[in-house]
Amino acid sequence: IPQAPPGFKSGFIGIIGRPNVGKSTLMNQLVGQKIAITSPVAQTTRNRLRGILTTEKAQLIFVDTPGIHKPHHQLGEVLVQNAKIAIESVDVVLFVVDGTVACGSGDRYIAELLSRSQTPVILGINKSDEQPSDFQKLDESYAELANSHQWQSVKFSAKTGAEIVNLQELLIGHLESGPFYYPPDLVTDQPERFIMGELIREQILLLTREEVPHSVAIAIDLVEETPAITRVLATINVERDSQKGILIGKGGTMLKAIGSEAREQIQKLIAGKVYLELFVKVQPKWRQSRIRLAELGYRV
Ligand code: GDP
Ligand code: K
Ligand code: MG
Repeated sequence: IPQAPPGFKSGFIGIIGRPNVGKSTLMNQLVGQKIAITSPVAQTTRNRLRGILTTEKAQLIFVDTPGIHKPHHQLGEVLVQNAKIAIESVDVVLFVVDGTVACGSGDRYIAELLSRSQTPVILGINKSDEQPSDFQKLDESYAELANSHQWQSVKFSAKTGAEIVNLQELLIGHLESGPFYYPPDLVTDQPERFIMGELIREQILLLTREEVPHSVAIAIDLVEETPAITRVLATINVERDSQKGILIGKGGTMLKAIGSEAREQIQKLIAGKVYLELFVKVQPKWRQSRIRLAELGYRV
């Protein structure tokens, strides 16, 4: 890692907020590459994932977190616990809210958590590309939230990138002088195989229904690079036979669809040709087991 020039700033920024406000979309927009998966499904993000943005004057390390909500099972508790740790271990919290819906009890629960911590907070109001009819009322509800905690606020669109440069400048303003924590050309702390697994999980979230998406864990069994193609073998672990049936689909159509979409995404990630083979395996109750969670790569 090179030595940082004089006056260079760096630091860690925790991206915190309710499920589905656009935290992962925002992180991808901030670092300029798809490293975090996104979907309309709550609890898409399971792990803390770092995204790195290096400019001429600063290095910003974003920590994407699972949305904060009331836990219902072991995995849920691990997720909320991780978000709480993230609040304490960063230099600045970017508290993201959905500007298209009114500030609600979920946002206030998080605001309450944040106000108990010493970490400075910026309120990020996302989805400015949509303008609901009652936008003035919505804006007021968030202005009130920001004022009552004396937080700076900024409005932007993670989807289109509008006002994202503005947000970056604001965040840099909150950082202190510091070193390069990561090489300047790195965009994430996660290995490529982890992101490959996530890209497979993303397609399952987008293509299957009901309880299946929350019951999967992906293991990348093999990544073999040849000059012509990269071969990837992966196992999709589910909890029940019925879920295995849904994932495979009639005549294997569902698994084929998941595989072909995920393959496209992985090709973009590695900028090369990919051959992807998927297997489905039943691992009863993996969500309840901390040992199994750890085996599958989750921080417990
Ligand atoms: P997370 O759960 O907070 O990480 O949210 P995601 O990043 O997974 O996004 C949840 C949903 O909101 C997805 O369907 C995104 O496409 C959508 N979304 C995220 N950012 C924006 C935005 O700026 N504008 C609009 N219109 N939709 C967004
Ligand atoms: K989501
Ligand atoms: Mg997310």
